[in-house]
Amino acid sequence: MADYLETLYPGYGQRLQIDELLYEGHTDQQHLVIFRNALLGRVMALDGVVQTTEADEFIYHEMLAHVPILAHGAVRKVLVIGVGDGGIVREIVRHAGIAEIVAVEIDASVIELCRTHLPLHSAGALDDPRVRLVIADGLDFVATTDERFDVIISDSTDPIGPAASLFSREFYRNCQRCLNADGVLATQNGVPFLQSAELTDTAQRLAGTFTDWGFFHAAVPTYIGGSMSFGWGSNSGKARATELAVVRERFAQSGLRTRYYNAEIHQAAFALPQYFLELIGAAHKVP
Ligand code: AG3
Repeated sequence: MADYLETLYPGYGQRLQIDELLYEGHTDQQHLVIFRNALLGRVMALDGVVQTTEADEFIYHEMLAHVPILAHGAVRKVLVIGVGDGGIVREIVRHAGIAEIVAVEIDASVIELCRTHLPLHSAGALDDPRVRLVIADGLDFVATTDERFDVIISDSTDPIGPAASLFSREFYRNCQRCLNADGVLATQNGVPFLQSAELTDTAQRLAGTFTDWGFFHAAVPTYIGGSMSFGWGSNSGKARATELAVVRERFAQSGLRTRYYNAEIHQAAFALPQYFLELIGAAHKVP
């Protein structure tokens, strides 16, 4: 039986047994593999990095979607940068109050291959009439659009390869421009224990861009190395300061049934370990 070896980190990594290979090939932009693993269900990897597994995707997708949406509380229009497997869009369409979702993806074939071989991730959400799919570069989209959003979610790959520009000052500045007054940007920002420079760099860039910025976190088992950080930027401190009782009320009202997210987890996710705070603090010392 063949193994899939993740190549994200030199000298350390995870091995996943390929119990059934479902797809392997090169898209225009990336190397994509989808396979079945007995323990994790279907697994999708891009350019040597595990992107998602059926077993633990709920943690990532629930946190990256519901934290900003319920912190804001009155979201009508959302922008997703990086549709990929469709897991984020699936969580967003579960909010009845959301009227419009613009979903941008640079690599159209990732969407199609995931629809076919990883169908539980998008679960039909990409056919929801509120969703408008746009095949474009994420940075170009935010740099040129006239549209405004209540929440922007960046579900990118790591800042190596096609997603590097989604961690740039220019990207954050354009997201800031595209947000409504109390709007929130939430981003995938790597695993700080192993990708420490990413947390320091992003902190510095967010600090130079947004009135209110910070991080929240969650441990996703197949993003090895401990907790994953999620970036946060807003033109007002309102959403991040939402009190527990209010988050509880909004969560109850939403009728969402989740497997990881709840109001207490939402609030606790903003409490950062000391080593995160030190890396963020280092941002202020970088000239
Ligand atoms: N995209 C983020 C995967 C990041 C993996 N990086 C890592 N382990 N450091 C996930 C796509 C899910 N829709």
